[in-house]
Amino acid sequence: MKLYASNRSPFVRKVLVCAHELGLADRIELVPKVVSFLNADEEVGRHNPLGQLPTLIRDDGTSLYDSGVICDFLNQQVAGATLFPDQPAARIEMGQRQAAADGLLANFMRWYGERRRADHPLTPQYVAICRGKLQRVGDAWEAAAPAWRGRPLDIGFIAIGCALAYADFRFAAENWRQGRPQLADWYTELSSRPSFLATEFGGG
Ligand SMILES: N[C@@H](CCC(=O)N[C@@H](CS)C(=O)NCC(=O)O)C(=O)O
Repeated sequence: MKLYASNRSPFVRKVLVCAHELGLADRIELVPKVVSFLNADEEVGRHNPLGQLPTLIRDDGTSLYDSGVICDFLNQQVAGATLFPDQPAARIEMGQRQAAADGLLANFMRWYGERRRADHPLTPQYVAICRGKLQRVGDAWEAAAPAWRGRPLDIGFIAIGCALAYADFRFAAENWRQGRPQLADWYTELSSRPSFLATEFGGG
């Protein structure tokens, strides 16, 4: 399998954490790419009409996206794997956590993209909207975190871990740990797993 990837992408990191957890990391050849909303990559676009990372090329040449679908596919490659629970209520609850994490990451992508634009300044109103989403999601996770302790790892928890890691990587000044001790403790434990340590963000 080949994965169009960037070591700065939190969505790619979700896939790589899953691959490490499932023992599949050495079956995935990484193809480094730099893409952004304003700078498409023609090769990635041939395999994914959205032109986004991550995009997986399976051994039969067919492609898969987005990160959640790729993770589901990887989970299916390993007999007995449980990153996507089968039980319907557990799957919905897990999906809700993944959706919140992916939504927060999409918010970070917009925020970071706007922050880097040279042609116009980031308005206080824009920052307030982005920051509000971070604060509300962070508060919801702080309330939920005590019940997460000791739960089996799944894609929802991996996605939350990648979102918090990205907050540290690109938005350290937002200090998401402030006032959220339960979430901070939970994340410290999660992020010390070998799968997270092996997939640290890199580059600028
Ligand atoms: N929903 C997608 C989001 C992927 C995404 O936003 N990837 C970013 C890189 S972190 C990207 O490719 N941005 C370029 C673009 O949106 O055109 C997923 O879960 O994979």
